[in-house]
Amino acid sequence: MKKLVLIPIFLLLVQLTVSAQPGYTPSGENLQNREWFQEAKFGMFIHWGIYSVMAGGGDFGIAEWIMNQKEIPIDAYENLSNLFNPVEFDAAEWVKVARDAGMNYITITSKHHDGFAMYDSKVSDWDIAERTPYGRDVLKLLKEECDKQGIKLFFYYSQLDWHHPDYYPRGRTGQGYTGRPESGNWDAYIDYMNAQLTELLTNYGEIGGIWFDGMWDQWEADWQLDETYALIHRLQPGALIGSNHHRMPFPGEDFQMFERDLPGENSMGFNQGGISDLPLEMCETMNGSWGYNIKDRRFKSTTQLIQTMVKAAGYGANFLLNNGPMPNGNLQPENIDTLKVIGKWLDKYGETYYGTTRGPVPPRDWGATTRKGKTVYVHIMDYGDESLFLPGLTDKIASATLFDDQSKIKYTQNEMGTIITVPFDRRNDIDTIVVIALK
Ligand code: FHN
Repeated sequence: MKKLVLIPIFLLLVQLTVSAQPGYTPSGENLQNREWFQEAKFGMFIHWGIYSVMAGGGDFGIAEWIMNQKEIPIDAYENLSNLFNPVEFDAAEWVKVARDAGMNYITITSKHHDGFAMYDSKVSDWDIAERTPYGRDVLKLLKEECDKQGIKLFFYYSQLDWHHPDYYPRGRTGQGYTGRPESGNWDAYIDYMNAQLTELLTNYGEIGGIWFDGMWDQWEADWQLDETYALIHRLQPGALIGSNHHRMPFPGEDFQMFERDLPGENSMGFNQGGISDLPLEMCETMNGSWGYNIKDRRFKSTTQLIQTMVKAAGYGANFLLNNGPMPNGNLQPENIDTLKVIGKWLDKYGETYYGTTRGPVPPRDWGATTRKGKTVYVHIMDYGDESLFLPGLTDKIASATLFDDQSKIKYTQNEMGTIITVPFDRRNDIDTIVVIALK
């Protein structure tokens, strides 16, 4: 039974006080892109920055957080950029890996919490062009390749900044160790953030959207979302805005993401918002870390990742699967291998996934259902009986077959729903799919 998500009163108050883009009406282009997003289903998340040089520092799961977790002052942390020289980076290879895996978009960190821009920013010299021996704008190289291979590119942008002196007052993080003065001009920081967003929305052609993160660092701050969201929608009306604030979406946001939890679940303890009627996306790591962590060998199995991907689709949500590339510019070999297996699975079963909406029965421990027009796909992943009850599925059925061999599946119906019988010897060990064609 899914845990009910109780939204504490104070969070509802936050919902009321955060200014966003009141009265926002998505453009026709934006609505089209929302539909594209829902059809696209599967994307590659990329957490890549100078922190990858530290490879997690020998600890678990703190790769991109190493500056804060190890309390590295700015004057020391800045040396890290001199060691970041990803000479092996090959945008064509990364995009091909994504495409071969069945991914239709990439969301890459343009700036994470350390404030380091992975592109050639003109409003800061704290960026890959000015501060690394590599000196090239990887976002530009990646966007050119995405355009060539027909993949959309989204930019992750951290509102939280541990480097900028005007990120003041501080929030829950970046306190005390950075060496920044205990003063600053918050409005100047917002202007700086909006200037960088203008660069990202002006210099890279049409982008899929902006994936914000970091508001949770200080809820009480005046994030001036109305100005930022209006700027983005003015520069690129079709760009989709999402913000990983773990609350119900604010006006001006075009999709809702869930971090390492299926929509509406809260195993991570911070996904306290409900499920909106915006396009949904769930993001997940391959192991336990977002950035490259050499010690983190807790790689999830391909079975677990495929089942999560399908359960997300059972909620009508996309699956954004993360890579933390290495400092030399290569994707982790373990991740490449996993993506090849997922790609093969989608080659065979993709019609039960792409272009589907949530099915008539919400995801359960046993699996999920997806739907495409008058066809319902029942994804049986882990079920100890041969007969499975599908509550509420009372539509008249034309046929029920096993996807794998098109053989007939026995079923019966009553006013409560449908019971299908799938003998154990006709199941596979990842996702046994029953295709129910409705009349
Ligand atoms: O602090 C970040 C974290 O580094 C990572 O970017 C994830 C990805 O969703 N978001 C924040 C944690 O919620």
